[in-house]
Amino acid sequence: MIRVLPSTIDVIDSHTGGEPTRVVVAGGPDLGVGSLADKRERFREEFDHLRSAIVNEPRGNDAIVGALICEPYEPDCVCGVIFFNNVGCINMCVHGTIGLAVTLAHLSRVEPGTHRLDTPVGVVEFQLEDDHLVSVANVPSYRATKQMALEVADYGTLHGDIAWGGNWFFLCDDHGQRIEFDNLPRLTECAWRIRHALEREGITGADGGVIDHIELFGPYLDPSADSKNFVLCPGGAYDRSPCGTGTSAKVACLLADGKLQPNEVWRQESIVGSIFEASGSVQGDRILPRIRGSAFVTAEARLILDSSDPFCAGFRS
Ligand code: PYC
Repeated sequence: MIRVLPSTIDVIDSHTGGEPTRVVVAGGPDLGVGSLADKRERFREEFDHLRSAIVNEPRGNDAIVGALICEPYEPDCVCGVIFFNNVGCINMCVHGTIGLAVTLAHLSRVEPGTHRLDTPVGVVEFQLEDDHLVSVANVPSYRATKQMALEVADYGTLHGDIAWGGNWFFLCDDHGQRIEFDNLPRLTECAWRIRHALEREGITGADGGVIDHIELFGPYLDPSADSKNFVLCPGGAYDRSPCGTGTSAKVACLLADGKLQPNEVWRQESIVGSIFEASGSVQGDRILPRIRGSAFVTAEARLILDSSDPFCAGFRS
């Protein structure tokens, strides 16, 4: 069933290391009862046009990640959240969690300290250190496959790890591209080719999930960093932040290879030069990642959804 769109939606926009988050604070849909995974399914099936109206043009753009605040299902959580982007819902989003934490602080809904957050892939914790600085104890992460060889059209045989950090990632070092801001078109093209090669070969994450994030690494520019990355998101936009779920996947690979020690800090630089500090502790065959970054509120706004507007439900260019 497709539901009628509300006439207004109140949002608060922020950015985390340059990557935007749009938190829906009022006017969002009633998704009924159940786990956050159940609510996400309902949002996906019945409110996809609302998702598009919130993040896509003409009110948004391809880079925005939406965050719908919901009633939590798990106990002692400050709230639940469903993250979504220009093409659908995503499992987990760390930059979005940092943006949400700073937004909740802006609304005086949370104080500095540690808070639990219910998500479709499990409970995560965030620690609000001050008005802007947040660290996130992300979902347990792991490497599923080490250095898989992949035939990529026009790029030859590339190699990459497949790892889970709250989303599925293909992490590649031998792509041969410059990881620099003025090289975005080439990076985007190369990452899309990798994504298509994975699809063509039927390669998925260990649970059958789509590997919908591609992460390319290269030398850092910021001398305080350990590495620089470019991350292609599912809808073709690149992540302006270092991508917290991608950095969790990276830390899982580094720990598995013995290149990073438990609790040692890894500083991941993004394509726009922002940095996340990351570390991981080991729990059985999983690592527990912690990602630290800062976010800033950029707008409080009321979106108007006029049903006579031919582009009311948004569009993608
Ligand atoms: O920070 O986890 C993240 C993320 C996922 C997609 C965009 N950002």
